[in-house]
Amino acid sequence: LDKVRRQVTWKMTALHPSRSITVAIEGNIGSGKTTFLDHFSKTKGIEVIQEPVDMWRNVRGHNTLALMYSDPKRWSFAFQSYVQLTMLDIHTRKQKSLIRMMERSIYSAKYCFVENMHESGNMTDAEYVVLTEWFDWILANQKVQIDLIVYLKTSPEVCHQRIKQRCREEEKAIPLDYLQALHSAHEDWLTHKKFPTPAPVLVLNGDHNLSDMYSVFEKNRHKILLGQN
Ligand code: DCP
Repeated sequence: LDKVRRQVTWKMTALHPSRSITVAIEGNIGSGKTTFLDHFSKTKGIEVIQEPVDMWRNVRGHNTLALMYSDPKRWSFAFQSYVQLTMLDIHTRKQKSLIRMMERSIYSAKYCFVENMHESGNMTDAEYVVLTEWFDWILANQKVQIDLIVYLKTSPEVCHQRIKQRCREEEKAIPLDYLQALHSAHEDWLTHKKFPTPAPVLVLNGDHNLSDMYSVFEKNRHKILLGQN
């Protein structure tokens, strides 16, 4: 009984890194980021910050996420401007625990989504450079530190299946080829280093079923909580 108690206590209490660290969880839409964060939110000493999707859905009454999906050419710029602001807000919030875990970052917004929207013609050159100027200014003047990126590498087909199952209203019409393009964008950034990675990257296979995903998380718990890849 003592052994079990010790194991449970160990699982519920974070290991202590020598300084406070921030872990960003990255991966495609539907890759399992929320499952990862929900799992680690049960550990004492970890603060979890979910992505502010609800804020994007209600900017003083405007659902910018829905607008972006309904007419990407018209709304991608406005939507990503607001995403960039909300991510900056999260990055610069005072950390309350030794370990912070956050869903995505200002980096994936720029290097995956904005790049993809520009390349696919949904954002004009002028819109793209304005967002890029803002992004560069933020990196030069604000503290947007990350110590580890956990990359949930999930195949676009699995993401597509999960998105269909969860039925988020705005995402009903997401086609597989959009997920394939976003998958390539994540790969280009986090595997092929097309853009700078602000921290070491730990890659986890996200294709498993739920119970196997928990085993993958537990197997990597030490590394993650110490901010190592
Ligand atoms: N989104 C976007 N541009 C960004 C960030 C997100 O267009 N810079 C969109 C894509 C999704 C929604 O916002 O429609 C939420 O996307 P995420 O992949 O960040 O979050 P999920 O909830 O899909 O993650 P998971 O299923 O992995 O938990």
